[in-house]
Amino acid sequence: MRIFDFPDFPNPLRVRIALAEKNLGSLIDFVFVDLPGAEHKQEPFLAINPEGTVPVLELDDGTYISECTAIIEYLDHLEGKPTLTGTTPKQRAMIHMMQKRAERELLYAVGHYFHYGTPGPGPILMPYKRPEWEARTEWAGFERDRAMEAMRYFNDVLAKQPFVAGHEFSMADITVWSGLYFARVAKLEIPTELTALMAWHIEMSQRPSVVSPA
Ligand SMILES: N[C@@H](CCC(=O)N[C@@H](CS)C(=O)NCC(=O)O)C(=O)O
Repeated sequence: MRIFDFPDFPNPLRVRIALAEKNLGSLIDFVFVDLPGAEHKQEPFLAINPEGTVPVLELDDGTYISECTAIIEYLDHLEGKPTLTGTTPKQRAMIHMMQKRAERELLYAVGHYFHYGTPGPGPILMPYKRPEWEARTEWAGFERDRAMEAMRYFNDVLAKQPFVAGHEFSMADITVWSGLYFARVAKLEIPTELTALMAWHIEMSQRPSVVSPA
């Protein structure tokens, strides 16, 4: 299998943490995609993912899978022992619900702020930004506020339970971690009064898959 990505960017990191959790890194060849050079916004990359984003997993039969959730779901089930996406119907539903909240309210909100409220990844990608957003950069401020609100939400969640979707580590924790990782890049720090989120963040930062992603 191959994964097209750009190391250390937040979405590729989600999959690399999942690979380390599953100890599957040795099955993967990584293909570097030049994001700052806009390689992902042109053919031939667009043929494998029309969204023009990384990561993309290529199976040995030539199937391309994009979307971190889909890739992680695939990897989690590869050996028939899912540990990141739940086993019971309730666990699976809770994990998907919480990871979706983390993705939309934290990770993507930070991403919008980063791309439209800061210089972002550089000038070559400017032509690929949404023109209506450039005209209304105050939207970036709304996205920043949304991300900070999401931090408060996850702080409340983690005050009541050890992990984002309940009592076990899951794909939802990986999404929150990547959201906070991206937030730091965008210079949005966790407010110190969010003690439950801070404690969870410290614990996560010591997790082997986070210390050494694939
Ligand atoms: N929905 C996608 C989002 C992937 C994504 O936005 N990846 C970023 C890298 S962290 C990217 O490729 N950004 C390039 C761009 O938007 O120009 C997923 O879950 O995989």
